[in-house]
Amino acid sequence: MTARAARALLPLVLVAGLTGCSAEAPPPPAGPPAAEQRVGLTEWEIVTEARPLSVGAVRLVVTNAGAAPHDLAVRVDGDQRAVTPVLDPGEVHELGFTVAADERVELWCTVTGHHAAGMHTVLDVVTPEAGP
Ligand SMILES: [Cu+2]
Repeated sequence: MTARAARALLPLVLVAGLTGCSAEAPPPPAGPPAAEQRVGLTEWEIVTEARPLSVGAVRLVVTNAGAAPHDLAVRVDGDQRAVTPVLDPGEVHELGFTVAADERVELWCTVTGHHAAGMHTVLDVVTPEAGP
């Protein structure tokens, strides 16, 4: 390849590089830990806020945003800690429970077949940094 040909190709390489970068998905927003979070139930996904739970007493405001009946069960390190009744579309139910630092909170829908269809997710728990 001649030097002239290399110079001619350079802009294409740069454009390709930039396109590659912008095509990558940005990292999810990592907000501060929260004691209260909204959780949405849809077909077939459990939608949570993109931030961890804070340590201690927490509250989940669960909304069935789908078209089918759903519920939400909470399991922490293997122990079921809370569960909503089966909610009709549009129904809201609040769950309260406590979590410790670094616990792994699993959320899933117990309606038959819904876990397998994708209705499960995990929330992390962090210890809030000490204030000044
Ligand atoms: Cu469900």
